[in-house]
Amino acid sequence: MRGRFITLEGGEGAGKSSNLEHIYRRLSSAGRDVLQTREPGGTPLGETLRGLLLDRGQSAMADDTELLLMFAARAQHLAELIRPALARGQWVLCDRFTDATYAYQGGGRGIDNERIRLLEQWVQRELRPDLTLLLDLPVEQGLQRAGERSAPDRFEQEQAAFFQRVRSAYRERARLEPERFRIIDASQPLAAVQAQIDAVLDEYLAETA
Ligand code: Z5A
Repeated sequence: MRGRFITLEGGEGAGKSSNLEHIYRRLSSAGRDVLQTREPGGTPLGETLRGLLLDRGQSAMADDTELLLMFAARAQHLAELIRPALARGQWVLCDRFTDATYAYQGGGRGIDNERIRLLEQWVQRELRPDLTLLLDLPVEQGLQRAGERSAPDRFEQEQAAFFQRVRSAYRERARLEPERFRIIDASQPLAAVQAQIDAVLDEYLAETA
């Protein structure tokens, strides 16, 4: 039986890195064989593209180039890692996927959603995540948390208005697909965030048992 495809999404400072290991352990201890990966990246070629996409030195990168590189990395990721893992019955836990493209390239950069949909259809065909956890919090709070980190990358240099559009786009995606999305209130302390995540995962594990 095909494995399940779970994605974790969120804006700047939402706490994805802080929660990924927790999710991985929760699923593994429930007996699922989990492959953890990330976007952009996840394969040697994808990680090379990630380096270009996040490089602050690439300040001349056009928005369409950024969009196409995201999907180029994704095409490789699907072919080399995600589809084979799902076919083997593994559960794939992915740190960001195409909802991030709708949020950052669509909401943030202002690229028309229809173009993104065309690429999504081309690259993914029928494949969509089965479950998406969206870590949601006010932009100011996220930027404050992220600000404690060193050397911002090409996306982290953007202004608050950009991240407001990213947040709105994510929330709109969740509103349109309530069966797939679970919104987690990421403004809470870490233990409370993880309690919400556990409740979602336990329900999903029970549903899919
Ligand atoms: N991108 C895109 O544009 N289009 C696409 O299609 C895809 C991606 C797939 C890299 O992603 C960039 O790629 C990303 C969007 C773009 N750019 N941005 N910005 P990434 O996921 O690798 O990078 P990231 O967004 O910086 O994620 P991150 O490293 O996982 O950061 P985070 O979500 O902000 O999580 P964190 O490091 O766990 O938390 C930040 C700080 O807050 C840290 O000090 C924690 O200790 C603290 N924290 C976390 N949770 C809490 C709670 N609950 N309370 C208090 N403090 C907390």
